[in-house]
Amino acid sequence: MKRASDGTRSRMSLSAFPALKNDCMLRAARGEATEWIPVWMMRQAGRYLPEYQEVRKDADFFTMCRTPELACKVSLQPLERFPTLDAVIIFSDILVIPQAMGMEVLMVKGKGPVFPDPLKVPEDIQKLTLKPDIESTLGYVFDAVNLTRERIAGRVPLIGFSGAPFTLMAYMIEGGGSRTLSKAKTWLFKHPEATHKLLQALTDIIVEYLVGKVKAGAQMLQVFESNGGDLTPDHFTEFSLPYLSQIASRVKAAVDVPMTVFARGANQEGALEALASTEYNTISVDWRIEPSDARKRAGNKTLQGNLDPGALYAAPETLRKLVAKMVKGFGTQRYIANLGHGMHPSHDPEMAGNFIDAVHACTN
Ligand code: 1CP
Repeated sequence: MKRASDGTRSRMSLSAFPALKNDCMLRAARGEATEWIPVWMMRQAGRYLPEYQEVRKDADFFTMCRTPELACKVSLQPLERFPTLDAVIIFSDILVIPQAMGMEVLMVKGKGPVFPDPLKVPEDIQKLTLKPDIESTLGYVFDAVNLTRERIAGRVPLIGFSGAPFTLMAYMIEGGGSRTLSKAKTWLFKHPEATHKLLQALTDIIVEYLVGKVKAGAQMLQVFESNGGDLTPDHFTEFSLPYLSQIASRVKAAVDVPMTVFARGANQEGALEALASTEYNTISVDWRIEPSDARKRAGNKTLQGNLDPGALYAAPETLRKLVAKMVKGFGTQRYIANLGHGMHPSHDPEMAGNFIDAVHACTN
């Protein structure tokens, strides 16, 4: 790998990459016809893979994110193991953005992400870098994207991603994962002005970050609003939707790329319908909605999802039947098969392979 004198990688330009051989997923996202159903899994690069654990045992999680060679290596692991996968997602985390804003985030074994000094009161926003220099704070992600696109060598498209503003804000206030979101909800109910200020600052960063990923080599983007389902319909409309929508419009004004929104659990009255009126190409849904119902509510958008990750604990024959039922509900066109959320650390990799095969066995 070439390195510039300041230690950063000199990136390959987009025109230098080999032509894409399997563009099935990009076509599905754009609403074009596909000969088979494209499939990938959220969290496909991660703890259920022994080869991931092997790399992870010698490296801290965020060191892996910050080291392009390591991030590239684990991003490619699912494709090496399952060559019929239709996409690779770059290995990183949504919490690199709060880090770029100056917050400390640790990955604690058995617990997940922890912020030692979360935001407590609206005045704490002053302590953040609201307009960080994206290249100097997150350029390592662009380096990882660029290297991974090079090493995929045109086999499948590379997906870049970001957390959505409300989900990132919730982590920054809760200081980690939370069941009730009591602290973040206190802000929504008590400090709506400060909340909007923070959400807008996050939106501005996310837009520049996602555009940067595309310029570095990402061929598709996904925005994760993992806490979207925790909001009331009114709060979803006020604190999530406008920012999600802004992200799609502004990124698309800058770069031509298919975009997916995953507002986990956001099946509230009107939420899917509203997402269908944004500029995202694809709406990713979780397992709490019937595929046929999602079709009725999501207009002519491409849909992604939504097998219960728990189904990967079933017998292989049962898994095949569940996949066939899911495909019957979504149909084979304008559809990207995925789980309703990510792979679990306790999943058997063999069942991930069975899931991919079961999807590809469903034909038009
Ligand atoms: O200890 C370890 O090895 C860390 C495990 C791990 C991994 C592999 C974490 C910690 N993050 C990741 C990678 C990751 N995170 C990816 C890229 C890989 C892929 O998808 O194949 C992506 C897209 C994420 C996104 C992410 N991180 C989300 C949004 C998606 C979702 O799951 O809702 C969220 C909420 C996080 C926060 C996070 N990071 C890690 C943990 C344990 C958590 C808490 C949430 C959780 O457990 O799901």
